[in-house]
Amino acid sequence: MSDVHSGIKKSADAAAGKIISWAEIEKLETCFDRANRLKPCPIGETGACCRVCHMGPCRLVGKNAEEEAVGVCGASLSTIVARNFVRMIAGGTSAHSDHARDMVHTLHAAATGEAKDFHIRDVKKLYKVAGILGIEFEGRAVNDVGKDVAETLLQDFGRQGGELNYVRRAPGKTQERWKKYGITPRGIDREVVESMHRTTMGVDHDPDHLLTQGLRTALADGWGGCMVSSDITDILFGTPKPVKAEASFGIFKEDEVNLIVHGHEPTLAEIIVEVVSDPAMVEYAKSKGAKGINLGGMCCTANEVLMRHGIPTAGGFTNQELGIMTGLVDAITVDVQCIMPAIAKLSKKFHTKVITNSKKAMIPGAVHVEYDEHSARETAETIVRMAIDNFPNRTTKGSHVTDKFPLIAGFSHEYIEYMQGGSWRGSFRPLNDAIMAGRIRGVVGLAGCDNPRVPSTGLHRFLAEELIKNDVLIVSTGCGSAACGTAGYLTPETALEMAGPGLREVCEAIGIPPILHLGSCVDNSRILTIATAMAAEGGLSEEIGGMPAVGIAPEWMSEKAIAIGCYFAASGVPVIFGGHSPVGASKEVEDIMTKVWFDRFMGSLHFEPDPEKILALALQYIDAARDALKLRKYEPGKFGAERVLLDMAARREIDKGGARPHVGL
Ligand code: SF4
Ligand code: MSK
Repeated sequence: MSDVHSGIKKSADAAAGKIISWAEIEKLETCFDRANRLKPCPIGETGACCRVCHMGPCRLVGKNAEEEAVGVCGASLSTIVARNFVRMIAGGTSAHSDHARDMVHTLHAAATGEAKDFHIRDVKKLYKVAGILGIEFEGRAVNDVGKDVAETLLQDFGRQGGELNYVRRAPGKTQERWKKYGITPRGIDREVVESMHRTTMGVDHDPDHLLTQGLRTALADGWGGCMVSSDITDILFGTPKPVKAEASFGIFKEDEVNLIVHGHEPTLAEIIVEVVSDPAMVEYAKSKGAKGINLGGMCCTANEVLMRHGIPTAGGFTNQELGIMTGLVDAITVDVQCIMPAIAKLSKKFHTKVITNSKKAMIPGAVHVEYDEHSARETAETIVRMAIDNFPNRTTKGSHVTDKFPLIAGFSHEYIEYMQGGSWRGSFRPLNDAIMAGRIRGVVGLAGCDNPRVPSTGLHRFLAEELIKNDVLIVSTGCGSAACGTAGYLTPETALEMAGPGLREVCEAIGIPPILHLGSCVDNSRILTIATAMAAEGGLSEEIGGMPAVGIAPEWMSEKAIAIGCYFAASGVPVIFGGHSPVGASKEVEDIMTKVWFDRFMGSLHFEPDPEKILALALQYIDAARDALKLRKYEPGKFGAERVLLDMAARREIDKGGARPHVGL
């Protein structure tokens, strides 16, 4: 039975809850209903079902669930569990990296003038990347450098031996561990293909050996696909810096054309940002009775345009159907990844047009307007016009909610460095010092999807609140950021209200929120380079492993999250995922991921459904790392000596060439 309050139990977000309740009354189905109806298969859920050949599927259940149980071919439970897990890593790595490949092609086409709508906007970032790749840039034409950067990075996809270019960005000690245990990634495609080969019928049967290849593939994702994607997006569209925006369903406007960009790829969305402010297009919207064109986003395409232009977000993964149910969305254009096919069918009950735009992704029931980087503006204009043309078809049907929250996003590695010392003296010293003094207890990367199998966004909210209360600085990405944004947690005021005393002081001094929105899912790579910079700064660990830092994805659902979790574990970060374990059927595999990986890489991967236990484990890891580094014991409200953090006024002085304030105590 539905009631007006039942939506609140399905999502922790009050605005989402209102729409879910309305949908129940209107008998409109959502992912929350389907999650309720389709209980997870208990065999597949724990990784105990093998379907890699047609002698199976072999389900090791019941009396088969003993450790000695085997499939028809003789594969053990641990082999099957490890194989399934490695295939998830390969799937996730493919998604991020295929996106990265397209970004490289776009940079190349922009640099050669073939894609006339794209240009290199951030020359400083281009030069930074060229420097890392050993490409000469001084005195050369910008586009020539861009072309060389694209061609060099493209080699990383098909590289057959050696190592990925960006491996050299990791701290030396981290690289040594990778070499010692044979997980330095060679080529991105090679690692994915080898993982698929080794997990097919009758190849690799040793769980540890399989999982080692899984880590190598995950590193190809983190230090390959994700990092390449973030860098090229910055080069083409600008490295993010703090920007104000808004989040939740209240971003939709009753009197304007509402167009949503959804998925993961920033390229077409960037051009749509330009097109919606084109005066001729605005006039066209007015001719159809609208006051203007309102662009919003969802999931990670939203994060990309939010980080660089302050385009508002309607939220994360579980909000996509609910957005359509407001009745205010005239068109939603989707590229790749995390798009529920259900939105096409649902849109028929409203006036919303669902427009697929990727060559790689079509949805039955949606309109397809194919994007090509060589004619991007044309595609963008067609889509914007379709949204405008659909505005007069809007009816009053829908659950109009007005809730929205202000937020600040746009925290790139480069900006975080800048905010700690200005253009000339940017560093990670103040952050390291604040951690050493115990003002900041540690850092948590709070990331990953939101999920209809828990009160959606609720685990993110709980952990965000508790961690900052415990003086833990949060860096967030993907739908984790959307969950915090739609809760109103991404403003500096949050620090005043909710953060512990040490973290609050740091946030007030620098003028930042206690939760830093770093961008989309691929931007998790920014956390890797930040951790590397903190290691290089000194005073904490000399490698990524051993830092008082933890990764948490409490509501994950995507294979991409698994690839991300594994590249953090292999890089030296303990990682805790929520939900039931996809390797829960094998204690041997669980032990490899929590104990063996920790011994080898100082990182691990846990699965823990209880959010209280996730919190306790994260703090335990942080405090253990502080102890091992012989840092001051964390005590709320009691800090050791540390350098003075620079406020905005002091930073401006430095940028003007003034003296650096005294930073030692
Ligand atoms: Fe069964 Fe072995 Fe085939 Fe898997 S590979 S389905 S365990 S026979
Ligand atoms: S969109 S991968 S639901 S975070 Fe990057 Fe969100 Fe998870 Fe997709």
